[in-house]
Amino acid sequence: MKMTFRWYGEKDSIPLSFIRQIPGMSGVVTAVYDIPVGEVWPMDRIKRLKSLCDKAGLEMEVIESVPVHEDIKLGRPTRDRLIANYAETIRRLGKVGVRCICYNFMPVFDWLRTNLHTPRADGSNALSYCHEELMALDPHNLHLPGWDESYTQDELETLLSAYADMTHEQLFDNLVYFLNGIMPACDEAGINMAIHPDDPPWDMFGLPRIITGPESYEKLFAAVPDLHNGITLCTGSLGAARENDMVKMAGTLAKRSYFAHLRQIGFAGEKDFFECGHQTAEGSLDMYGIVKALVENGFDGYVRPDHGRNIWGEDGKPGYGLYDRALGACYLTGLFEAVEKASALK
Ligand code: DNO
Repeated sequence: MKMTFRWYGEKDSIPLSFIRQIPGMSGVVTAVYDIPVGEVWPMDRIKRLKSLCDKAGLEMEVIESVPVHEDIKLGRPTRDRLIANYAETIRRLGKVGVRCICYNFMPVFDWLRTNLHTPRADGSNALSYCHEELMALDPHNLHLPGWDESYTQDELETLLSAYADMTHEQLFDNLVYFLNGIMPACDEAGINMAIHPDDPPWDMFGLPRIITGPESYEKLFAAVPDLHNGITLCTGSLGAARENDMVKMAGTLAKRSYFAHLRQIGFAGEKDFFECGHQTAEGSLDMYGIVKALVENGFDGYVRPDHGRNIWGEDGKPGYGLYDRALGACYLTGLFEAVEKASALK
């Protein structure tokens, strides 16, 4: 296991030198952020990031994310050129020692929350999701908290209508087409792809979502057995669906999980949840059980603490402040040490 920390590049308010001081931190998870989706990442930008990490004494073995262009998800004719570009970015990242790329295949939106500052009893605040509130939103006039409004309303309309008739099967076939297109570059570069689950793991605004539970992964590995086709086990995303038994899934998926986002959530209703401290007692997911299942089933990937609360007066990027994620990292490192040592004694 290697403990890592997400770093939003030079614009991040958290300097690499602070991240380096978190005990047990091996490296950062980062990306080149300002290149339009679909274009090849310039080598000089990749090298610049890498040298900043080197200077700070941190590894740069995980990229989150190389985003997938909507035309690929839609299966449009332009996808072959875009997939070739993606493959070239993979090859370039391999040259500087990147080993794992986290990406998602969610149409239009990435993660969704309805509140970014829900007050908690201890005086902190955190992200939360209320299904009824989300359902009440009009997708054609959206102002979602935390969603970087990278589309104009017109672009959003066009995209939403392009997806109007898309079935889950078609979207899945487009994912398989994409993966088959990039697997040769992954083999060449020695990079594992790690698909992030849909967050939350259910359809949104009539858009299909396909990485939501155990069956999604069975289908995915059956369709693309190449071992470079792996996953990001995001406990907070998958765990929001009550039918997903996270301890069981951690065990079954351990070997194919090249990256794990170990995030805690607490259920607040059938499809409502709040984010909280990483510790088991803080929420609804058995973090100890998850780590134990991972270790005992051969997990050998990267881990990062995920969304933290705002604590100690910090007002960080939603989910990505320093303090609570640093606490989460230390807690998780402790769990891994204990479980790994106990399991070595068996
Ligand atoms: C949210 C993150 C996601 C994740 C992407 C991966 O905090 O976990 O935005 O980075 O879905 O492509």
